[in-house]
Amino acid sequence: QALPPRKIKLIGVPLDMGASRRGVDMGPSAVRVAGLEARLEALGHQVTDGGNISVAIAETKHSGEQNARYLQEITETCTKAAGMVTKALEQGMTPLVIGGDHSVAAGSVSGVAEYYRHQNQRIGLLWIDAHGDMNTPETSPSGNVHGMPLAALLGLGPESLANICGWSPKVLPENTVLIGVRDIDATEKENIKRAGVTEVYTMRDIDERGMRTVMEEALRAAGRGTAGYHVSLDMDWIDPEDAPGVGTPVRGGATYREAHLAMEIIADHGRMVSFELVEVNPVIDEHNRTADLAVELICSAFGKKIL
Ligand code: B3U
Ligand code: MN
Ligand code: MN
Repeated sequence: QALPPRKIKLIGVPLDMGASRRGVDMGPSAVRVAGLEARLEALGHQVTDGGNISVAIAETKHSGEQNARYLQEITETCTKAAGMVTKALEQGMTPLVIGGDHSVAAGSVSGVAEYYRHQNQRIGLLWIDAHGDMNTPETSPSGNVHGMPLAALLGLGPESLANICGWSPKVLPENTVLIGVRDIDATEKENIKRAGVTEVYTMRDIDERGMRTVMEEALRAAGRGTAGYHVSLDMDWIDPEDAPGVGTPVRGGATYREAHLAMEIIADHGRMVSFELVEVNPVIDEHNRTADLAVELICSAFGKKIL
């Protein structure tokens, strides 16, 4: 394969306390079973599996404040994830984080931002998701923290997540890009405005303008003035037809082909500094095919070409 080989550090985060539907804690296992390591190595990459971060079991904990359930446990997990991600980068490896629910991103993105901060650089962020994940405890309709990580990374809160690594915000609004959104709460919409995020590509944009145009614009914004960007891929971005096993399925998502194309364009640009894939839920999957698609998309993002 043509692309420069990478040393990849796999980090599993079996977290499901940020979601209301249970089962995404089994995501890392399902993605490993689908052959992640072997399929990346077949591309010429070197994969080191760092195992799973230890995560509290919801049943053993009190959920705490109802407007941000399990926030304390989630913050602990995210802090560990951030540390592992920073360390992987220090060792010259590309972090590949597998969730778990999307709240882990508050940790992984913080870890990447922390690493580049020491080099006086900032990062961009591609948030590929059916949802905005821009709620705060004050605006969340559900109290599920997986609807809040992007708000945390932009400095809106919740505070304990926003301040992982001791500083905030981790990304600037002009380098933050939402791709494929189709389910945004009214109050969340206000948060997007308040945070100053203007690079928002809805499913309508993808339909009208095509994945190619959307991705080129998105990558330009995320890459402007940055060391590169983190890719945070929520599998519910993809249509439930192709990805039924996700935490929160929403109809009208990206097709199989659009999803691959988006990942291939990311690989072509060569500026991705870290990757994360979240919200695979094996409990409602069909014969692990969502996890299998997850592995395919990761391979495309890491340079797999048809020819
Ligand atoms: N915006 C809703 C729904 C949601 C967000 N992220 C997911 N679902 N996966 C909320 O609960 O914040
Ligand atoms: Mn999400
Ligand atoms: Mn989502």
